[in-house]
Amino acid sequence: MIEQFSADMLLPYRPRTPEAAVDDGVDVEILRRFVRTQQVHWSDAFGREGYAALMRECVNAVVPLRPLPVRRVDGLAAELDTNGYVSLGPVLTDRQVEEVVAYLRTRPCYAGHHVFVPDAGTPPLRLGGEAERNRFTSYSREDLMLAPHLVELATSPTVVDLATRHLGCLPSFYSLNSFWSFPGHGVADVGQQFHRDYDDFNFVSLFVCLTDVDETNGPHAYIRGTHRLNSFLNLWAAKRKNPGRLKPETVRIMDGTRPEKTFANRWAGYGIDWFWEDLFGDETDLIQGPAGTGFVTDVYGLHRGMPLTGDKPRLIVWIRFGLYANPGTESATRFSRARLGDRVGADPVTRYVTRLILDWAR
Ligand SMILES: O=C(O)CCC(=O)C(=O)O
Ligand SMILES: [Fe+2]
Repeated sequence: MIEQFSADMLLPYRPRTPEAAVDDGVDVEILRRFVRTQQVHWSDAFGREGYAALMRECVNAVVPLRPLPVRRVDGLAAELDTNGYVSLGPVLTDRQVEEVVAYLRTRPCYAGHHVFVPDAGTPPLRLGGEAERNRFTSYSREDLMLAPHLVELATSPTVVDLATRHLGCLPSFYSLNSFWSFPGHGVADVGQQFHRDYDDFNFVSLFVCLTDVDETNGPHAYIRGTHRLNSFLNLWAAKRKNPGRLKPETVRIMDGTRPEKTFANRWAGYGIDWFWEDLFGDETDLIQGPAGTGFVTDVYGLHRGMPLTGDKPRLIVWIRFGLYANPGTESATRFSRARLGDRVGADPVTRYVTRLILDWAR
């Protein structure tokens, strides 16, 4: 099936100018042709990397902007590629963190860890009692666009270059989210259980801690090497051959499971933390640090935000990049670029990278 599709299918399309690729909806064309002709599905663990390669080829064929020479992120990209995540250290200064948090504290938040459709349905909540009654509350995208420093970070050379290197083509910035996790809400739920995210065939997330994060208020747990089918299968095979101290129940489940099945359905993660903890305890890293700490992950790898055990809340931001207008794209209404003034550069690369989130005509 997959052989029937190639970048050539898109080559009749030629943007009038480099910038026109942005306005012509090139990615919509890629999505339409590719996903429809191939009937590709997010749970196809074997197909996924091939689909990503083809989409990358398409983006490079139809977007007349080549990836930048991005050698300065080589080390970071290599670590991201091998482990599935890389720590960046501080990406915002203390002062910048204070400014973002001070701004967000003036804004309403909404129940749930992601306001996909801002303001729809759920009432606005204030911090200081109301919001904390929820496990998570999140901010509207409009408020996040207007928050200081976040858009600048999303379009900063290091971040865009790293995403470019990981994807092999210019990335598409498709999601900006920030949410509080509050203590006192019992056992793990949603993103606090090991899972994979399925936004795209290849995608990365920059996470930034806006509060200090230690072992008590939600370090990000990532299982190294689970972001690629091959490295996951190798890890699985090694454990199966050499079960060591694994629980008998873990071994029994492995004996009755095809490992590639663990990429789909309930085996996507959710609900079997004990299994992943037992199987991959040695491969699990906890990422934490002072407010301002950033890390980039391939969110397809198994990960979770650890449930809060102390009494401190956690505020985190994510900024995500993928291959095209993927199903995770928050593009119901694009944010008017003019409202950002000169906070984002107007160069062709930035225009392309931000086109799903920013309306460059307004
Ligand atoms: O809270 C975290 O550290 C991770 C959240 C997450 O993985 C998600 O919401 O998909
Ligand atoms: Fe996730």
